[in-house]
Amino acid sequence: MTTVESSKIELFDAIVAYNKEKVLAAVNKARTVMGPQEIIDALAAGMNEVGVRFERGKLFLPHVMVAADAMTAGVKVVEQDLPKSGGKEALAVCVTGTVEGDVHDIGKSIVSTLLQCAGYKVFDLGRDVPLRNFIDTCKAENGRMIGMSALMTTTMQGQKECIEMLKEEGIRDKVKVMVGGAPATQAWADKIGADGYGENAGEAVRKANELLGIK
Ligand code: B12
Repeated sequence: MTTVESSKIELFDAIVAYNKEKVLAAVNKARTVMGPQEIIDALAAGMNEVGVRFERGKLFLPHVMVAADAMTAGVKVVEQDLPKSGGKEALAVCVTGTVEGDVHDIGKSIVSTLLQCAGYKVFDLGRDVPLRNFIDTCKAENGRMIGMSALMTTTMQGQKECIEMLKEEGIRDKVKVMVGGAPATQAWADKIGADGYGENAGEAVRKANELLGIK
């Protein structure tokens, strides 16, 4: 087995074991053989497994919370290895956040970081964001894109509502809307009239470039 493969397994296992020390040790080891994006993907795969075990009643909420904290700490370490946009003029302004009622922010934060690294100016509004704030920030900061995250089937309705609010404000044609989060799909994006969907953070950046005509 290659070191990359064994590192991926270590990262995955450390998250599933909801053990922050193990996660940080695995991350630091992995940094010597893998790129930051690959490390984040391996940690995210572990978080998905945590979700599966939570659903099956094999793990409980406190375990998920500790695993999430460990994942956040691991991502923070690898963020320093991501390429910086290098002080160039921003490609465009993007407003990101997790919709109201939803506190899941790990994936959204990764998306914001990668957009920033790709050269966007990102206003990350955080989690549990009132829908109005996406629109107000977009108007105030001349935002060209809104990226909304939702991790629950209940809160993903907020993505739809925000698009309706943009129409009511008369600015729907000025702002591209991208949606994401585990329950979102391309079919969902099409159904609610979003411009794009990204399955992961790398895809979010590619989609943003495509929608804004950035090569
Ligand atoms: C970690 C976690 C938590 C943590 C969150 C910590 C944090 N700071 O985020 C805590 C413990 C707080 C938590 C709480 C709850 N959780 Co929770 N949680 C999860 C878990 C296990 C992992 C989520 C995660 O971080 N994944 C890793 C990241 C990297 O992946 P990601 O978020 O999907 O993001 C990637 C892509 O989706 C995409 N992406 C994300 N956002 C965006 C945005 C854009 C614009 C684009 C283009 C792309 C994009 O790119 C990201 C990076 O690649 C999921 C299970 C799962 N499989 O999703 C359940 C899950 C989402 N939770 C669930 C539930 C039920 C809850 C609670 C209600 C539990 C409770 N009883 O209290 C509460 C919700 C409270 C609230 N009001 O929000 C359910 C939701 C079920 C549903 N009906 O939809 C899930 C699916 C678990 C399950 N299988 O039952 N949770």
